[in-house]
Amino acid sequence: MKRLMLIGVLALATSAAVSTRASAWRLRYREAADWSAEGWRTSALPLGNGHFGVAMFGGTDVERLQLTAPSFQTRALLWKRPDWPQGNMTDAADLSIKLGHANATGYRRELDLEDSVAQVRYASDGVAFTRECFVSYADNVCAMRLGASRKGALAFTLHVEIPALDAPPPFDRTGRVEADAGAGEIRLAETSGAYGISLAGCFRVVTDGTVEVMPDGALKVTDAGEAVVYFTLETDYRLAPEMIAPMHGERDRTPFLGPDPMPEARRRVAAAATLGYDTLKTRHISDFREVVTRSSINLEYEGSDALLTTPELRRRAEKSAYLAALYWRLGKYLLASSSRPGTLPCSLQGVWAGPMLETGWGSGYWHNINVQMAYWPAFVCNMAECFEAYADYCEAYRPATHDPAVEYLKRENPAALAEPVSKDLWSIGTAAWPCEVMCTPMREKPNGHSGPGTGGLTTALFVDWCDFSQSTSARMRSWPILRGMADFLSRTVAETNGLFLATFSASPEQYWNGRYPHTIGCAFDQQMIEANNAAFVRLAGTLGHEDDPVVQRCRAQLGRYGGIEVGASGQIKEYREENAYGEIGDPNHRHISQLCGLYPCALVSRATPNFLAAAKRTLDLRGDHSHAWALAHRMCCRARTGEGDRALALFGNMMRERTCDTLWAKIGSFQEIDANAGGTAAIAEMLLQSHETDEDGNFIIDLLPALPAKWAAHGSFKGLCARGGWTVDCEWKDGKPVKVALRPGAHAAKKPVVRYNGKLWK
Ligand code: FUC
Repeated sequence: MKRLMLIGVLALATSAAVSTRASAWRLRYREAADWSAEGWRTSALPLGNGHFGVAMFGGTDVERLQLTAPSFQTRALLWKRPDWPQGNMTDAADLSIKLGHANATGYRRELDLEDSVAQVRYASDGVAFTRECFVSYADNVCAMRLGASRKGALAFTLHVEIPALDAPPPFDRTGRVEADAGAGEIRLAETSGAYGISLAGCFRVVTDGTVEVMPDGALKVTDAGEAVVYFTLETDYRLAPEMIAPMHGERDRTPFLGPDPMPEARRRVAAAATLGYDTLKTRHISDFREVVTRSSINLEYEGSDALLTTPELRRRAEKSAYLAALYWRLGKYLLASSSRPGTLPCSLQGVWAGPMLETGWGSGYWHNINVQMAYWPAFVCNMAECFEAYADYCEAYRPATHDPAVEYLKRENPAALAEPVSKDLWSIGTAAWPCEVMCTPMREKPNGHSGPGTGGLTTALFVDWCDFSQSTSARMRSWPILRGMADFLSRTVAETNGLFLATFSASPEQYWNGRYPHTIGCAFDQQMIEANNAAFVRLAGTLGHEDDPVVQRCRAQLGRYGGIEVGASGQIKEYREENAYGEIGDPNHRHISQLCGLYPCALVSRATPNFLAAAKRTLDLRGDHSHAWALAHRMCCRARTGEGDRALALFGNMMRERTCDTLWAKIGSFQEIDANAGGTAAIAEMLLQSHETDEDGNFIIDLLPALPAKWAAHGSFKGLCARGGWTVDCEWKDGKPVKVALRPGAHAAKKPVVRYNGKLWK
């Protein structure tokens, strides 16, 4: 520890001036994205502001933008069951700009991950053409500037279309696209058959050339040197408890729609055109950078890697520290583009969907790991406000789950209803969408595969929100959430052989002998019940609610959940009935639910060396090849076990086996943003952890707990966050910290406790 230098406890940092210099962190391509059905995820550039998403193809003959608004929902027919009403984010509109540039040379297409600006440039017939596009959260519009090096050389027609107008229910929508010559606008109005949600789109071109409205409703631009296309999408969806129904409830139409969205769409586009491209761009970059450049990771990398195209770079896998640092930024980029205050939360697809009627798993919020994983990087990577969208959504859906949660308890553990339930009581199953939520765990197929622990996996995010921020407002908002979940979870258990075990229990999606094994008290449920209830009791202490009856019930149960047992193979048992590893369940299953107590929770840590050893053994036995998100979870776990090299090897597998050339995770023909977020969280966890506490209950700020040998020579991070309310900078040489700075956040209360290599430094 001698070489560790603490550069004082600095004053709370004011937000630094934001530079608008282009960054080194770019996705790079030398050709346009491909137009196949898969192109939107395998090669297009994703732009988004949480309200809507744009996949930009960068064509030279035709530029194509595929537009998605998460609140414009049709239905999915997952498992082909019409009796399962499920949401579905669909591609809502297609914009094409017919340019007709043949024989393009010197083609470059890039996405700057810190500015969130996409660029295309090439030459055709002796003219240099440029295109730049961003989706601004600050002004809730998209702006694209097209330029030509010779005045008058730019000409195109802009078409807007509603895809799949002939689709059958439940994918059906009605709508029209109209051009308004007077206003120089194209307006799109679309209504989804399933929910009656309306979407409005407004598109306008401002140019130094001429604009005419064509008979087919396109806008034709000629004789231009420059043109800016402004557009936005707006829906009448309003997030509120009245909007969200239990998944098998009666409702069939959304009852809580806002006013016609068209006036607002038009107002925003007019305001954007008045501000002008340069001002919008400056406001956008400064907004986006403020979120994503608060933290940075600098690894020493080979300079040539930074010049490779992204497909070439991906193939360098774990060999390229630049790729790891870029991937880390991409995870932050995708979250900041998909989830901001006032938007819906980040879906499985972020805010992007391709030309398919039904997106992967209906682009839902899947609660047996996926949606939580999407938010794993939010706190450690200093982007806590991205979590607010999920917090708002959770608050809106909770009331719908209250009665189903009581019904669930009546069925599964009626004795637990002897005491009256609190009004806060709620629960969550696996699936959720903007208009519907599966309220409880289920026994019956096809989804009887995850037990009540999913609720604890969800509330772990709120626990982190409180622990990282230490803020009273986060605690006040989290209190009913943790309390209502504690009330539910503490009633899902019955006293059995001295332990309190979940009476219906299922380790997420384990499939064995042709069925999902149902049991009592499997590791996942018990660990998540313990994690929630222990954190709830702790929060009650902070807020002075010790006398609360739910707190007292939880206190009486704590210490008797038995969620971590070591089996004959030295593994953490997934099932109580299991002796040697693999006796029950797929031994290489993608979920590692029995390790959720290691990550994201902290029931297994260096403070429990036997369990930590068993966790490593479990990871060894489960194997290093799986779905992308499953590899990301394994990476997080290897970071927590202090095995940086193993975490990096998993990153290599993820790049080679489960990642597209856009660096998006892939599962079959879907992308899943959760894996990108999980990988980003894991990289941060390799450098900084703060889940353990000392004997006084202070969070321990653990520096470089899982630094891989390949990154050890020299590097630094800045602005990562630790529980307890601290922001941490650290530079290392030869694997050891040489410069460390800690900044207290607004609510950091206690002295920071710092640890490196197992030794505390106070
Ligand atoms: C869980 C996972 C699947 C997929 C789905 C969205 O069910 O087990 O692999 O990620 O969520």
